[in-house]
Parts: sequence; C-alpha cells; structure tokens
Amino acid sequence: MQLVDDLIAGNRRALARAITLIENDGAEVRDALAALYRHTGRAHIVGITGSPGAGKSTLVNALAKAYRQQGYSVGIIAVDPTSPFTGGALLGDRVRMRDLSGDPGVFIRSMATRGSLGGLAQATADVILALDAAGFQRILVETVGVGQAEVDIASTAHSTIVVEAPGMGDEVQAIKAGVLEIADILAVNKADREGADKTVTALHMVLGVSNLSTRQVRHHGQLLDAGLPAPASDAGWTLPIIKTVALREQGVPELLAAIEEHRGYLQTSGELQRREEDRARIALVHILQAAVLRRLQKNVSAQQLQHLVAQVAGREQDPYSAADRLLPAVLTA
Ligand SMILES: Nc1nc2c(ncn2[C@@H]2O[C@H](COP(=O)(O)OP(=O)(O)O)[C@@H](O)[C@H]2O)c(=O)[nH]1
Ligand SMILES: [Mg+2]
Repeated sequence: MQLVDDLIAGNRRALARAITLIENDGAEVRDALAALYRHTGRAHIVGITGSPGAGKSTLVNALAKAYRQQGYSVGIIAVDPTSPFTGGALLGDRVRMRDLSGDPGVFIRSMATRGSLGGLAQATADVILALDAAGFQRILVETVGVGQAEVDIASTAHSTIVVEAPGMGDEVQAIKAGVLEIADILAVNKADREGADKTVTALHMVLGVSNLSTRQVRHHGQLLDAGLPAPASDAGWTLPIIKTVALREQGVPELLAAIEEHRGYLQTSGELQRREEDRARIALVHILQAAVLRRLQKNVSAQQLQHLVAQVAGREQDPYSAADRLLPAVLTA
C-alpha cells in the first residue's frame, strides 16, 4: 500500500493523511493499520495526565524540547475529551506550536472528541501506532483529567506521568480519585508557587503509607491475610515525585531522566511484556466490540431491532434471550 510505504519511509504528508483516515474511521484505515502494525513497537509512549491548568501542555512542550536536545524524535498527541472542536488550539498548545513547529523531528496532533469516549481512546491508540510506525522514538500523549477515558488512554502508555499543581485545593481529592494507581511518575508542577512543598509532602505521606504496606506484603507474605492490598505487579518501582517549573524548564531534565529510568525498569523487570499484553488485549477486545456492532447494523434491520426493543420494554421478552436470538444474525458475515 503506497500510503503505508510512504509513512514508514518518514513522509510527513502520508502520516498526516493516515491520521485523518483514522479520525474519519473509514473502512480503508483498517487495512492501513493492519499493514502498519508490524512496523510498530519501537516507540516509548508517555502519557501525561492531570487537572486542567496543571501545566500539562507547558510540560509536554518542555519535555519535547529536552528530548530533541538529546537527539530523540518526538510525537505529541493532545487529547481533549471535553473539547468538541477538532484541532482547537488552547493557549498551551499555541505556545507549543510556536516553539516546536518547523522541526522535522517533531510531529504534533490535537484530537478532540467525536462520538463516544471509547472511540476517542481507540482513535488515540491508532494514531500512536501511526507515529510509532513513522519512526517517532518518544510519543507524548496529553490527556485532561482523570476519568475513565484517561484511564483507558493511560493503559495505552508505557509510562504515565500524573501532573499535580499547588493551590488547586484538590490534592487529597486527586489522590482519592485513584490517580496514584495509574501514575508511574508524579510531577508537582508550578513549583515556583506557594504550597508546592505542601503538595509534595501530602503526596509523600500517601505514598509512604502505600509503599510501606506493599513492601511488608512482599517481605512477609502472611501480612496478606491481614487484609492489606495485594502488591502491584510492578512493586519493584518506587514512584518518584519530581518538582517542576514547566514555564522555565526547571526539573525537566530530572523528569526526562525518570521516564528513561522507568523505561529501563520496564524492560529489565518483564513489566514491559506484561503491559504490551494488556495493550494487545484492550485493542483486540475494542476491535471485536466494534466488529460486532458493525455486523449488528449490517445484518439486523432497524425495524427488526425496534420490534425486539418494544417486546423487551413490554416485558414480553427478557433482554438476555432477545440478545441470544439476535446473535446468529449478528455473527453472519
Ligand atoms: N507559575 C507557573 N505557571 C505555569 C507553569 N507551568 C504552566 N504554567 C501556566 O499555567 C497555565 C496552564 O498551563 P497549560 O500548560 O495550558 O496547562 P494544562 O491545561 O494542564 O495543559 C498557563 O498559563 C501556563 O503558562 C509553572 O511551572 N509555573
Ligand atoms: Mg493542555
């Protein structure tokens, strides 16, 4: 396929066209992605998430510049599930464009929601594949907030950075929301602001407690019986907390070093293989779900479906039996 050959050869126009195809979700994109797949698996994918205004875009911008100085090519995907406008550039993104555009070693793409969040997560995963196949060595994926969509997107990253900022009054809330479960690295940005140390201390306290219990569980198996949480499979990694001032690029070399250290850890511990399998499992299930829905639309008329829906709503049929009855038609090619 010409498009695929051009993309792998590093042609930016081919890459941009492939991404547009992914966003439009046409049938032809499936063949392109299938052909691209064996050229992927080389990039290190970094997810950057956190509340709006925490400084994610500014930090991604600074990280990309630092990676460029080390000779790495960088793909950047800014995912905003809250924005209905495709390509709508916010302030941080405009700064990013100014600093990084024109560099052939950088490729930037914004993605906004169209349709379901699950669709956006899948489209993001596909754009990551395209950037990976095009040879970008580090792919930075910025997502807003910490909802299910962000967790989905985080599950497609190798290293997830959660960005906190002082004075947003939600430190404890963010911790409660389960952010720490998806974080591999914590960045406390806006360290030039008052309260940064308080945020760091709060995070250390929460982490200290959870680190202690996982360590105990690992050293004394019987403590599991005491109702402590089972250790995470990557309990060998100590979550670093790094203070940054993204605006002045302070703490950015340390953040970059932590990402590279995490990459090394993933490779030597076998955790990389496990995460790759997670990614493959999620991709496979997403694709199957989409295929089943497509067959449903193709093989079952709206009228047929409506008939069943009315029967289920009228309690003439239960939804489980109705689904069973539809299944043969859905599975017909
Ligand atoms: N004081 C201070 N402001 C920052 C820092 N990093 C980013 N900002 C500012 O915070 C605002 C939000 O930044 P942005 O990167 O767009 O945040 P995002 O919504 O998380 O992507 C912007 O006005 C930035 O200039 C920092 O380290 N210190
Ligand atoms: Mg942003």
